[in-house]
Amino acid sequence: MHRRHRIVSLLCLMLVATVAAAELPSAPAPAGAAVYFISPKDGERIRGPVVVRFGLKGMGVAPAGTAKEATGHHHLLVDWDQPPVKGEPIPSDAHHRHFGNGQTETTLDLAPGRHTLQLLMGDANHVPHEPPVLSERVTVEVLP
Ligand SMILES: [Cu+2]
Repeated sequence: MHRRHRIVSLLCLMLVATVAAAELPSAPAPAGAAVYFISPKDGERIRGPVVVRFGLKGMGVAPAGTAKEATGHHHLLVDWDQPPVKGEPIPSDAHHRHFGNGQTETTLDLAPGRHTLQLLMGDANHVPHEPPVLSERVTVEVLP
């Protein structure tokens, strides 16, 4: 067997093994990609609606359904402290907000009290990248 054929066979086997291990293939996260809050800041006390601005570096924003290398769309995790599940689409519920049109900010009406916010990028299929591009979790206090 030629060396090149052997390498191709090995790569195919690795690909099959990777796909079998996850429910969906995860798009690779570009090295150095990071998502973060422009606002609010951790510990901020806010009266009224909470304006959330998403910061992203090392990768780009593309709408859901657009499979383009080194891109994804934002997800906002509200009062959620579980780590992302590898290879599974991010749920869509009150704790997981999708911004599949490529939005980079939103406004939340949160009940008075403490809330946590965290940003998570998802690929064209809403699956977290590998490794996940996940922000710090910030805590805000909404004043009555
Ligand atoms: Cu999504």
